[in-house]
Amino acid sequence: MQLTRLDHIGIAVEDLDAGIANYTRLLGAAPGKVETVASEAVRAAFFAVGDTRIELLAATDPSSAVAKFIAKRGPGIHHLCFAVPDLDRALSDLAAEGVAPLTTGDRYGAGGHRVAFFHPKQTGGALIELVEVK
Ligand code: CMX
Repeated sequence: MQLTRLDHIGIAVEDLDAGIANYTRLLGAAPGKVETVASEAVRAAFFAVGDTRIELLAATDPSSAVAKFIAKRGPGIHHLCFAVPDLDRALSDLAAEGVAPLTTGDRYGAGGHRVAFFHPKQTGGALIELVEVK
């Protein structure tokens, strides 16, 4: 499996607009992109930081994984996302190591990219996302 870079660090926030104002102040630049990812029930804002990004995530629905995360653990680092050039290849390499994603079948995240998530219980406590960036 080839991980090309840390694509982004996801940070769960309760209020996206307040989070954007805070991170715009902290990072000295506005987010490059703000979008709703309906399939994940989140609104997300991406801030470029060198070769990687910070993704602020706010739930759009109480059933959202981010809403559950905040209810249980409070706002904070939610996941790490690594870019791979070929998601099928990465999944097949991980399957050979006995590691399965949370869901099977195509899943699309921000920007319409194919993604896969791995449960924190099998990754030492950090939710890991892989995103296919060709
Ligand atoms: N990081 C670390 N630990 C986490 C976690 C996270 N993001 N989310 C949950 N956990 C922990 C919980 O605290 C809990 O730990 P304990 O058992 O020690 O109390 C355990 O994982 C619970 O796991 P669970 O019962 O399987 O279920 P949850 O309902 O908490 O769901 C998860 C966890 C990872 C399965 C769910 O969040 C999920 O499916 N995530 C993938 C999709 C996603 O996160 N989408 C939002 C982001 C989308 C985007 O980036 O655009």
